Amino acid sequence: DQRKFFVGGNWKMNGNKASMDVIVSTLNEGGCNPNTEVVVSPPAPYLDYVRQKLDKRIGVAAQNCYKAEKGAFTGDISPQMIKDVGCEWVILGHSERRHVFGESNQLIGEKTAFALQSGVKIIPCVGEKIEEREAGKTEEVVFSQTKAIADNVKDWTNVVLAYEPVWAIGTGKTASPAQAQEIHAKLRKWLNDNVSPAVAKSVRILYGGSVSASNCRELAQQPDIDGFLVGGASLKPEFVQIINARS
Ligand code: G2H
Repeated sequence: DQRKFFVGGNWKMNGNKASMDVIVSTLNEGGCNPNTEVVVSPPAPYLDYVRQKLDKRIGVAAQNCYKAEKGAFTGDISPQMIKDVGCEWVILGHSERRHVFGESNQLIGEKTAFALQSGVKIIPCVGEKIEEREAGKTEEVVFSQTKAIADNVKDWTNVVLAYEPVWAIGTGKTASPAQAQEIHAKLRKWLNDNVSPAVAKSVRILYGGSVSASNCRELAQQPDIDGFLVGGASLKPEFVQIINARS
């Protein structure tokens, strides 16, 4: 398989040193399939702490960053800071950034360009809201979100795209394997037609939204699902089962 299976754990705004120690030791103890690329994403104050404790084979991602190296941007962090504490990745455009904090496609595009140019790998996220799906606008929404990202990517080797339908996030309502596969295949076709066939073949497209130990195996068998971005379940021991969904 040209696309190594990839599982990201998005811890969102949860945890403390004590709870992160537990997750880190579970991951360090092994039991994770070496054929899966694993990345975890702690809240910003814990990036350094987690990076120092976690096995170097596992990546660490920030959950967001700004589009400048430094300056008067109170409350934000830069890709240079992410790198300075030894982390390799950043999640961009997560639905909570888009819908709780009002981030636009334009801003997410600018962040995409700046993070990549700064040498930080990115996990940009796209996904439609329930009213958009019900209005038949899923493709229009996810393609325009993807375009805003793609227009800012020169080298796709440092990009792992995540499809997270907003109605499936933290709701316990997972997209069915068929629903997820349908959009993943359409996103890959979009990449084929708008970027290049080689990029479409090689870019990993993750599914996110209420992934759990009980639904991950069937999702992982879909041909265009190359891994997961996991929220709630990434804080629990079942995260290891999700990492091993294809074992
Ligand atoms: C979607 C996902 C992780 P959860 O936000 O990015 O969270 O698995 O809790 O739905």
